[in-house]
Amino acid sequence: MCIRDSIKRDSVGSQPGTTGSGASRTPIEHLDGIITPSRLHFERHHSGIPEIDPGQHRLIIHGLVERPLSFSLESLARYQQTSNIQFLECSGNSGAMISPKPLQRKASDLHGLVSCSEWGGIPLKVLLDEAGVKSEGKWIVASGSDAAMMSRSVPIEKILDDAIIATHQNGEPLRPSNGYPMRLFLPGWEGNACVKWLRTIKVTSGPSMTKDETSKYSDLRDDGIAELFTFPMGVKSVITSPSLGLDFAGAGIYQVKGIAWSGSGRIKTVELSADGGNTWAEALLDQHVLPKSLTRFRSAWKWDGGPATIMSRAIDEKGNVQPSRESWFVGRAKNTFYHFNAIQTWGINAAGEVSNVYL
Ligand SMILES: Nc1nc2c(c(=O)[nH]1)N[C@H]1C(S)=C(S)[C@@H](COP(=O)(O)O)O[C@H]1N2
Ligand SMILES: [Mo]
Repeated sequence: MCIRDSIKRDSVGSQPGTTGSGASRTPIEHLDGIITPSRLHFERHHSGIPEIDPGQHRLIIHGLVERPLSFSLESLARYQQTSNIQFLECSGNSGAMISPKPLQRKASDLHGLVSCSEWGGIPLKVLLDEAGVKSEGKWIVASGSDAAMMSRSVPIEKILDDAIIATHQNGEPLRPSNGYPMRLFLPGWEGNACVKWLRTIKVTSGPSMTKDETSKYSDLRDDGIAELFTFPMGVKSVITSPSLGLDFAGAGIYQVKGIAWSGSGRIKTVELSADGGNTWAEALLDQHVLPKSLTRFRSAWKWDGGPATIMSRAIDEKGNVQPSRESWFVGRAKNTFYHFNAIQTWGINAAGEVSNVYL
């Protein structure tokens, strides 16, 4: 079998007592570059993948607008189009890292709910300008046509800034699992708000407080208060090679590589440490360093055959620095889970075996 055929997503089945809720993770440790092949893009769906007849599907824009509008896929195709290479990350990505003991899982099992595609579609601003947002219209609520009827509120500033109705992914129409025939795509913002199988956009005067943004996707603080609407994904990096399962075969020169991203803009630097964070050196970034995109970093490293702890730390153009594990927990409730972006450490023992370690 060609090695390529063995590279697959790991699927996570329904929770007991639920139907059709599942996810599959991108095998980040087997990929290079910044684009996730569409067949390997992670997927997360709360109540299955709906089968939608593209000829029947409509996008409705209503609420606080002068002219409510309805669009078919065909009518949307006549509007101004745009495409950008941008990441999509589930806010539950890396949630396994809150475990009190480090879980011995592959990079994809820990961090594989992130992918990066060239997303193509229509700027939502163009459609809202046509509908005419009333002055009281400050938010929208977007709803999907799946059984979960995923619904999320988004401030109008983001919608008018860079939100798109995505119809294409890496040049092809969206795949059914990623929202065919259309989805909301909010560059840099948490994956959950990128409503798939998008059916309605209602302009509102404030957030709608849907189940998907109150009971879930909020960040519980240690004073018992839940912070709502943590939209931009934090600056983050992950070493994908070496990683658990990709062990070293004897002392020598290896390539340490991985991915970095930030919901606030471009990655500025990625630093690497091989001594548990005492000293750091800058990694090389591949040519394409795009805003709100995955960035590929790599560095040659001579492993002397002794125990080592390697870690990466990303810094973005706004000066945000990827936090240590310890500092990430400050102010958060013990069982908080979403938006984990702290530095992760791989330990390498004298046999070259890699494990997930906490320092
Ligand atoms: N309609 C709908 N939209 C949805 C979801 C869903 O279950 N239903 N899941 C959300 C979540 S939690 C994430 S992380 C992203 C995942 O997008 P992907 O499956 O294309 O990777 O879609 C979001 N949009
Ligand atoms: Mo998600």
